Amino acid sequence: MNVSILGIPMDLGAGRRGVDMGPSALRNAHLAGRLRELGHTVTDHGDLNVPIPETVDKHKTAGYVFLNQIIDSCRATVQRVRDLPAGDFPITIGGDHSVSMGTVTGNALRGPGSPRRTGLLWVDAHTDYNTPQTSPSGNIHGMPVAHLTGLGNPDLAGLGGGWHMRPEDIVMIGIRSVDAQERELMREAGIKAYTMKDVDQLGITRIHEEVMERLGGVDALHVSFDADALDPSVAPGVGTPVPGGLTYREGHLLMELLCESGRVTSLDIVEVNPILDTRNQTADVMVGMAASLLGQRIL
Ligand code: 5AB
Ligand code: MN
Ligand code: MN
Ligand code: MN
Repeated sequence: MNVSILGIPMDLGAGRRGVDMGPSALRNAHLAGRLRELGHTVTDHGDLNVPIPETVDKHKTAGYVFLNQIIDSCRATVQRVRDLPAGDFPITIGGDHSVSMGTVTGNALRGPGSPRRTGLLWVDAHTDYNTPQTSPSGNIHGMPVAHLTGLGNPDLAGLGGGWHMRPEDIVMIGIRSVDAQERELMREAGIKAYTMKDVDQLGITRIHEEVMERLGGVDALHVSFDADALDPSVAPGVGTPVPGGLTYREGHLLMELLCESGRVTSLDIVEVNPILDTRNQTADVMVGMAASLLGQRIL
């Protein structure tokens, strides 16, 4: 397979500094090399140019921190992802999770028959379904899924022209931290979410089967993997750690089963924060997840 890597060193959507170094950390953990070992042809397209917080006045606009800069960067992301070589498997590396408004939209608008009906598998401790009205922080990395379905700021929700994610084409896994009013929005939207309780009760194998059945009708399937979905003992380098996450093996098993199903067409790796990490452990673990998704076998 031809794999395209694109870095988005975005640090404006999170509450803590450091995720802008995520792309460097993932490259340092040999993302491209590990995938080449699996037989893929890998092209690194470098990083998108994203402003650093120090050059931007920090202010809240209508409940959003750094709204205008994030709109600009997401628009640029849509364009860059759309323009990646046809037929490639894009891996977009963040950066905080606000980048996924751009990556999911860009992937939906790529390729023949676009906008493609797109399934979204959101692997995260959080549902990221806040709007500025419900957000306790104003941090946009807690809001991408809401905007992908059309809620919130019209510019952020309008990155795909008239295109939006259908709530029924979104499935979340690993959930264990949802804000009170965010929960109401999730209920109203009817988005399917597997909490950690569901992971404990059903197991990853059953959940994977259900996801495949639910998303049987989509033409593209995007996986957005927030490192904080994993337990903080496995992935300590994240800004918003929540105990009780996916184990190392649960993460890999999910990626291995998705690989076998052969349905995934693009991937985000986001929220890796090297400042908070231990010797690049989190980047290393996330590169392993990407390798499992793209065909790494034990035997
Ligand atoms: B992440 C919180 N719900 O909105 C908020 O890491 C946390 O992309 C959001 O999942 C975490 O500020 C965003 C409290
Ligand atoms: Mn997230
Ligand atoms: Mn998260
Ligand atoms: Mn986070």
